[in-house]
Amino acid sequence: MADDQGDRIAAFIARLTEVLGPRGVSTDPEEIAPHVQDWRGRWKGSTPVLVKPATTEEVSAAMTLCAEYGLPVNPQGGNSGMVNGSVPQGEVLISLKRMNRVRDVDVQNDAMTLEAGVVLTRAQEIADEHDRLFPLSLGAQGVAMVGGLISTNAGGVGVLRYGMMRDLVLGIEAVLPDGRIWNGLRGLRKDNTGYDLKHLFIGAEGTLGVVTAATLKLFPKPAVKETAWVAIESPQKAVELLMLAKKASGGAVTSFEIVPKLGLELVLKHIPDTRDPLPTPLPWRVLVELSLPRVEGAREILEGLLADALEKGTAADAVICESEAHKAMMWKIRENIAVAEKAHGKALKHDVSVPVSRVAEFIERGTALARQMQPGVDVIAFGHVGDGNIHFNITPPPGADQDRFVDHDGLPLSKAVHDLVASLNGSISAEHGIGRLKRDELAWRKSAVEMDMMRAVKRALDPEGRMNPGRVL
Ligand code: FAD
Ligand code: 2HG
Ligand code: ZN
Repeated sequence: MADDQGDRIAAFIARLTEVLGPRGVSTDPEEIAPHVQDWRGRWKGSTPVLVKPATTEEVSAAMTLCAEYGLPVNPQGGNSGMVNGSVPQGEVLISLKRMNRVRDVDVQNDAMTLEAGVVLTRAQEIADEHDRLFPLSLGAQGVAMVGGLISTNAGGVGVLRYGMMRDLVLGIEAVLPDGRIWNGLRGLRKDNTGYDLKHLFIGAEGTLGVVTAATLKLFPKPAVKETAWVAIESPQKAVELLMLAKKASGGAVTSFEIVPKLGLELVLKHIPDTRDPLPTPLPWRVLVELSLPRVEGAREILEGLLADALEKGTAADAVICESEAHKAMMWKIRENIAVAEKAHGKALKHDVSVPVSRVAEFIERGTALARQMQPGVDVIAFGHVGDGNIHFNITPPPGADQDRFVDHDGLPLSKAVHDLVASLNGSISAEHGIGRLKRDELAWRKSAVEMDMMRAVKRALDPEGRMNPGRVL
């Protein structure tokens, strides 16, 4: 039996190599190694073959062969996903990294069409080269790719102003599990011709097909960004500051990120060339950025906001960025919290959202819950408070076996945190997705009706269940 399967795989790889050529197929363990473990080193997997198509037609050919041989498929972008979705578990691994062409930039239509393997920093550069902004921004932007960002409906630090990836996609090209190509690359803002199928693929985490290209929205570049690092006493003060900032700037708040003292300390300890922008014993900081259409008067808006916040006692202290280097330092601290936390050790991670009005209550009650259920743990609660998305990460108690804590002993605490989120009308996955990590929990947290509808969509597009089996559903 095992030999039969081995023979089938060998025959499949031979046929694949005929069609894609040797550059498109690899069974070299060294080349495969970085593709079969996740960024944090928590999950490992395997694949019989790494497929590297260079065109949509090659993706189609590979998918047609997978269908013929009845083989499961795992699409992969930058492999920076956080929910154990991109690491193959024996599936054929299709990496989109060679599909990195710019198909079109239509400046008048404020749109660009990029292939799935374009890395996010490159997408931002392309927009910039055309005097436009592509506003998605997140810590993994040097590796995460268009196809992965779409498949996870990525969020990041600009969601407050520009929305999530779903809000930035005008059209999609995808290859279906049977190998057919769907060209939905329309650059239209209005198109009411039936079901809007692109939304099925956005956030589907590779369970419905392979995204091969996308038409993305472009925006005017703000004339100026004004940034401040603000020390505050509590998450409640952060939410109050957000209200003041929105009002004072006429809705120009692009980013509003909360940083706890411990997160800052871990960055200063583990990330080279970082320094504290505002040394203070206060327990929380907020990084606030305004994007404004005119340089004149921009600084005054931020100064006025901070003066008001200091006077009201909403902010305790603040520093405004005086230079690009100063700004870069503040963003370096914010974007490296996850990296520093990794250097510190394993953590029970919770990527949750609640209504902005309940964020402070969530952080306070969640922290108390963690300390009560697992004495000795530290909570690192940080992130996108402006859109209600908090990364509520809990380090193991001193002396605990870290793997055992995140895989076993900490799970009742995780469930309690998610129960709290549910009681506040929140979500157990705000921006990272479900993957294999939260698959079982999703099944009982969502209503039977919602799960039925999701399974019906899956059956309709992937009746054999070969796309990313075991992820999401
Ligand atoms: P991968 O990790 O390769 O894949 C993710 C999922 O999409 C998998 O299920 C995979 O099978 C599927 N997939 C990938 N490409 C395709 C395709 N072409 N077609 C179909 N399915 C596909 N996420 C946020 O939302 N906000 C953040 O602020 C953020 N910050 C991060 C910071 C760090 C340091 C790290 C390591 C990660 C961060 N992430 C964040 C998570 C991650 O970067 C995002 O989920 C990102 O969208 C994943 O893109 P990727 O190309 O790496 O996809
Ligand atoms: C961020 O916002 C990322 O920095 C990572 O989404 C979150 O590591 C995490 O928990
Ligand atoms: Zn995040």
